[in-house]
Amino acid sequence: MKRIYDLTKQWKEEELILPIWLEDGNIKLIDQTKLPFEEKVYIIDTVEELAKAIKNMTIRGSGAIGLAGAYGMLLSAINSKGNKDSLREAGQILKSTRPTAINLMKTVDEIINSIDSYNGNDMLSFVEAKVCEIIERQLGYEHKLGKYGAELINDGDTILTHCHSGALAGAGYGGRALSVIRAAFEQGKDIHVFSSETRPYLQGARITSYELEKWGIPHTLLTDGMSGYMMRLGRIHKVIVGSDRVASNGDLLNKIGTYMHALAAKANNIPFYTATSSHTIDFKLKNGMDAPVEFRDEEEVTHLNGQLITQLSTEALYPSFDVTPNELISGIITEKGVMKAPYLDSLLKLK
Ligand code: RUB
Repeated sequence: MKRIYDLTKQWKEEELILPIWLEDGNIKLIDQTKLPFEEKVYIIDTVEELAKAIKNMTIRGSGAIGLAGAYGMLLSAINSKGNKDSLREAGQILKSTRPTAINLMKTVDEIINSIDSYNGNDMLSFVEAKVCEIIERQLGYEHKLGKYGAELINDGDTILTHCHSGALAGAGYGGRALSVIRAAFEQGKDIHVFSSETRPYLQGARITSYELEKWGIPHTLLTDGMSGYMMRLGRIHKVIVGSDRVASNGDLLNKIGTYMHALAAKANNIPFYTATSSHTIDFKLKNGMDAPVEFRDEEEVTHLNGQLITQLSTEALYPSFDVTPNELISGIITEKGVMKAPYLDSLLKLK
């Protein structure tokens, strides 16, 4: 396991904010439900525990749960001494946790497909090498898409982002949306970020602000319903969000509330971008409305910090993602450049 330990040491020296890593034979992750109050490291030693941590949002964000899937396969290889059946079973457990973010399914399937065709006798090293390759690839994407996206940002721009599409939702540089913002800031551009709080988990308030603060990027918090008025006031120049899945026609699945920001942006002639990578495009999905959308427990909406905020009989709904139709999207920022409509053609370049 020397390779992954050496790489982890290197990543930690590169000013990355790692959501998940391997140390002393255990998986460690930052408990994102506790941020920003506590930087608690959560230690995991079974695939079942990791699946639970993905389900209950201890680790979250499409890129990060994709990597959690990869680490889960490595953990299974460690615990089962490289048994193929155990690895396949672990893959099913991991993939069943959250249905919308496609990186999780694609990453686990990539590892399962590769072990199916492996006939050597050191499965552990084989899976370790595959996991390193996946993490390095994703980090590479973050740097590349960050640079392409930063070209869209002008000095003096104010940028709205929703939920948290940053380092802890990705591989550690800046995930997707925040890779663009971080790269623009590192180029010396004078920018200001508006972060919408993102009810009910408050990823925007808790985690986006946490990372922006770490990097010294000026930011202001908005509640989710404020963006339209702020756009009418001329206070928001661009919108950049991440993506949990992009359909082949460019429709975007992202955190619930994204569609409302996109509609407001269209009505106010404000460019709306999603930052993503080829890995998040679901070429089999023709239309975003056909994708599986996770509905979470209504208690996550009726309760705040464990406290009921409605009547006992009040029902609630929590679709965790929504679908933004491609016609509201000004460009899809990827590791190969900014794709423009018609997306059915431009996204094919990423296949
Ligand atoms: C996270 C979420 C993020 C996306 C996109 O949802 O919707 O906006 O993951 O970010 P949750 P990225 O908190 O429910 O996992 O493209 O960087 O992953």
